[in-house]
Amino acid sequence: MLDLESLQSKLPKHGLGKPIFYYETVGSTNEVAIEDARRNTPQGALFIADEQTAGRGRTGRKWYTPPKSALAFSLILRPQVKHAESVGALTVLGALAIVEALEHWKLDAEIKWPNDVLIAGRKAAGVLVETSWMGDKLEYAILGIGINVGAASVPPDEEIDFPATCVEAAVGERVDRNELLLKVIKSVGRWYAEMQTDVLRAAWERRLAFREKQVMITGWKKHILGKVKGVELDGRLQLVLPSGEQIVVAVGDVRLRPVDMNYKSTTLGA
Ligand code: BT5
Repeated sequence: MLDLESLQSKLPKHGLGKPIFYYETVGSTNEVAIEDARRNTPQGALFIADEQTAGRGRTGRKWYTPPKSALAFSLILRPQVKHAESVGALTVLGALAIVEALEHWKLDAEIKWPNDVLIAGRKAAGVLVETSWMGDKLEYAILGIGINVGAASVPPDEEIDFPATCVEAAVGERVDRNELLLKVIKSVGRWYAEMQTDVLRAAWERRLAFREKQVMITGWKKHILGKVKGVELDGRLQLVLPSGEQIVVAVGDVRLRPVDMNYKSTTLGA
């Protein structure tokens, strides 16, 4: 059971997570957060659902959130950023906050650039940032986070194109969703204050999956093969091409796959 009263009382007085809007079932917490952000709901408002019927991933993909077993929530943020690219840093801090929160359960989770959290090489959580701009002024950013906690939250194989898992499978016992939610929000708050600093970049890079490994990046109708080197302040991935040239790849509709593993999405572009 999600216990919002207890959550509210444990969150820092002036930090993120206030007010809280709770839905037993909703289409997408990002969607309701966007509607409220348009109505000037302030930064920090938290939208949480026990179940999503139209949970979304990037570029129209779906995010599976059955009832009573997952965490699905969105925060309204209004950072002072000047360039659309800087928003990549929000995806970064969302993923980092999840990984950091999981350390409480002694899990060594990793971030699969740009927005997935892996436990033992399987996807256990995802981050979706959606923004609205007025010219070059950011109106709002919605930081959406989905975490598979109990076994029921893991999608059936036919729904996914990358292996999935959940937190409880790795911990080996029940994990209190309230406690995990609280830890993630607190961690988002801490890292939000460090957005676009080298401290955040370095902390993120330490948890980066496939570092020094060959990966295939797919997007914009092309594939790029390279070795993962690290990340930039704004969330872009540093990649070393077979020629030795170093490039950076922007967070966008791109997907990353390790090349030495035979995943279901063999087309690498699906
Ligand atoms: C993501 O997209 O990973 C971002 C997921 C963000 C979900 C949160 S929940 C709260 C908030 N409200 C929303 O509506 N969304 C946010 P992407 O990298 O595009 O990955 C989507 C892909 O992950 C799908 O195409 C499936 O293959 C796979 N997938 C879907 N549900 C999953 C799950 N529960 N666990 C693991 N993989 C999943």
